[in-house]
Amino acid sequence: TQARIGVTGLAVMGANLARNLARHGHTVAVHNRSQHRTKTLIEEYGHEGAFVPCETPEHLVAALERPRRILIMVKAGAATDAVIEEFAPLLEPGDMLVDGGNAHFLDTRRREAALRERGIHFVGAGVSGGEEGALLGPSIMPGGSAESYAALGPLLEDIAAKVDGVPCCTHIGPDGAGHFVKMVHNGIEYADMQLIAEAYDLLRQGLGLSPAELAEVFAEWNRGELSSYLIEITSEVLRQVDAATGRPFVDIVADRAEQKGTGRWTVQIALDLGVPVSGIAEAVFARAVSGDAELRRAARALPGPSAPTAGAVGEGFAEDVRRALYASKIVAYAQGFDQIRAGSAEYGWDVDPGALATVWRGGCIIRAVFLDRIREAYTAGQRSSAPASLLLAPYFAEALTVAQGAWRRVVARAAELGVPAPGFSTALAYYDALRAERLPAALIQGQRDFFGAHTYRRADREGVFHTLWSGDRTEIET
Ligand code: NBP
Repeated sequence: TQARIGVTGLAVMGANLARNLARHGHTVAVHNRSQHRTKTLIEEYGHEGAFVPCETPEHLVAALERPRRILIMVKAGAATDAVIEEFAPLLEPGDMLVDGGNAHFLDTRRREAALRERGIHFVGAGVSGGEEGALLGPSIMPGGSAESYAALGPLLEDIAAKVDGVPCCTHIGPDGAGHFVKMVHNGIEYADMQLIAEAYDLLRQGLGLSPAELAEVFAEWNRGELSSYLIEITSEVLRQVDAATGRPFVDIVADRAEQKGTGRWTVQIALDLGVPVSGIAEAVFARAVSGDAELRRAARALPGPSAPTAGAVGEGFAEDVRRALYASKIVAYAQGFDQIRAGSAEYGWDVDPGALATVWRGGCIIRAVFLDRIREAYTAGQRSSAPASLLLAPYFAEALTVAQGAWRRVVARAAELGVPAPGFSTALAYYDALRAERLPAALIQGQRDFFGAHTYRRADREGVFHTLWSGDRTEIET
């Protein structure tokens, strides 16, 4: 019998997805550039299902039923192009190449257009959940043509995570839509991680709690509205003790956060689209600050408030921080969904935010009870009546009302203590900017008109105006 699907690229992600497919009863043809990976997979896991090991791309193509489905799981970038160039000439019109790597969506758009000319469906699929997700059920965000989804969807939905029996996989939209939303997913992940880290830092410095005690605090938080994978693993990391020194693990790890680039991409694209994803941006910048060891060493002598004494803040601080974290998280997710709406409009994808929240409920790194609330916010009425921002959906507006007192106290207290909380602060500033009756943008327009005759609009009547700043300062209508 011929294989239903092929997987090329059998490093950890590809091997685990191939095993996941085989465990679900699908015959999987497997291939890797260096044959040792194919061999190892068959030797160690061949008993899990029906695999067809293939030594060459030609073998893989010959092993597949038609139309062929080939999942590419190689290092994103040049390797993906190399693999596409190897396989495309061997394929026939109607066949499908699926890129499950972390490609930039603009690369996916380029590849999709080029392959479409050759009659081949190219599907850029975001896959989240890391190695474990790939094996046990990831969240999958496929883009590409509706026709390709009809042929691929059932297989992908089969291996995806399930929440309440609903698969965490849906057709996101044409060409680069899947990789775009995966990119924003990762950006939101950056913001969420930064906010949790700030909460930890504030509690540790403000309340003087130990990592072990903080592990309990996060475990407790994980039983409420913050319940999520990231809060859960935060508790696990804080509980960990270094075997070599007996010290808390979090105290022996170098405090320089690294990044692979999807957070940076999210911010770069948000700048192009003009969408303020300040929570994600601060998270990317905070990692950059942490990584600049030399500058940090030189700056250590700069003055700050006297060192916060343990227990300097009152009893209610932990609950305040929890509420501030929840409010800031709502803002970060709202901004991410705004970026998706803007990207969808720019590229004509018609991404359904409710369906997206649904596939993020399980399998992926940002999975959380909270995603159910986002899903409800977007699926409550007609899509045309969806809230302009998640902040305006009744559930979230209410949550922010409840949290805002605590949120303001925490941001003020962080400033007093000298503990950096860029994520909390920017989220609150965004919230206050949105609700402001008047913004100082009017003054900026005045400055622009003064030095560059950039003109301005008036709040009280239509038209475009300029003041003769270097003349008699009368106003003219342009
Ligand atoms: P890697 O990103 O480490 O890539 C290794 C694979 O790429 C190997 O199979 C390697 O073949 C193959 N490869 C390379 Br490198 N250059 C090649 C070329 N020119 N031609 C053919 N094959 C080539 O693997 P991974 O960590 O499993 O990730 C795979 C993809 O999934 C990446 O795009 C990654 O960003 C994405 N992703 C990863 C995670 C995660 O948690 N790791 C999560 C979600 C998505 P070889 O064995 O012959 O060297």
